[in-house]
Amino acid sequence: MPRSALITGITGQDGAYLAQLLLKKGYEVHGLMARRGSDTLWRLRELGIEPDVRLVNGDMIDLSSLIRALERSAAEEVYNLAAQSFVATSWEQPLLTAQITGMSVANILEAVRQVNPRARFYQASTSEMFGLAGTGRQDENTPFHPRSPYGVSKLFGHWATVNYRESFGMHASSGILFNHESPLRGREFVTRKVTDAVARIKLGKQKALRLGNVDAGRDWGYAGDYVEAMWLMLQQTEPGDYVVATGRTTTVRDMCKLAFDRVGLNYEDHLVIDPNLYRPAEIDMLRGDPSKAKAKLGWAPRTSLEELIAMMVEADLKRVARE
Ligand code: GDR
Repeated sequence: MPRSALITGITGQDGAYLAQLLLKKGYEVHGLMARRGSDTLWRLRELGIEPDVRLVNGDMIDLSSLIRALERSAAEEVYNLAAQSFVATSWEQPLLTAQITGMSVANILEAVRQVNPRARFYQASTSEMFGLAGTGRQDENTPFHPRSPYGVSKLFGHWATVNYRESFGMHASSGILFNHESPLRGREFVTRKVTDAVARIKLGKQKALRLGNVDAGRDWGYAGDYVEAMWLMLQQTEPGDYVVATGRTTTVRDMCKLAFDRVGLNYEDHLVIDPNLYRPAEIDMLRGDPSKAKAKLGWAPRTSLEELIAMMVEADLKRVARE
């Protein structure tokens, strides 16, 4: 019998890569899918796995639908990737973010506890929880100080996961992932916004790129590498919390330079700073220390930022040329 997994957030970047990984490993992959007006399956199509994923209707804020999804899928591994995940939007819709990114973690944990408390559970936590607290490198013992309604909501989800582990002995793990990108990233996030603009500017379809705070530093890795860490966490005898990062920080400005350099353009000729894109509170610098993941999971990032940006620029050049 193949092992069965349920992924919430199956239509997102990480959901698509994780589904691909689990399918390769022989899992029966179920994906929770909320009904939305627009086409949300393009990522699964791009990876060529749309026919292989079993979609289950359900919504993270509807506990009854989560219970049904767990019963129907008979999932032994549950990966909770669903969220309102765009930090900037969380200031515009803080309550929705709290519901979807925070409270719904309690919903899914409760559903797992009721349907199959022996199922293994993964919570998608984030470096946004460190926020201001980070000086130097952040690891599993760094104190949290989130800077956005998104970060605050994720912190609730993180502690809820830890609490269900401690209260009920559930195999619940929290992956504290630093920024991770890919050609499947949404265009609202800065790396993809940049690589999409680079392709458009190169192909004469756009002139300028408007960005906010380009002095912010982030620890960027490749989503395809990071989903392996998620899977590894659920294969351990004991559950736990793990920082997943590269340990290298690059500013938005330098990432921009990398992307423009790739097509032989000078970013300074196109970059326009737009103060409207500044956030009400910013995280200036993040740098993770993935030593625990390396030691316990045997995980290490394989893709450099240069390779990642090259991959994204190539993909966007092809997409923009096809339009
Ligand atoms: P982040 O990612 O907020 O770190 O969260 P994002 O790519 O949105 O921002 C990174 C940094 O770039 C600065 N920035 C801009 N960002 C966007 N999106 N658009 C701009 O025009 C722009 N100009 C400058 C931002 O201010 C910020 O400092 C991501 C998300 O995927 C979260 O869901 C996840 O939890 C964390 O990464 C880890």
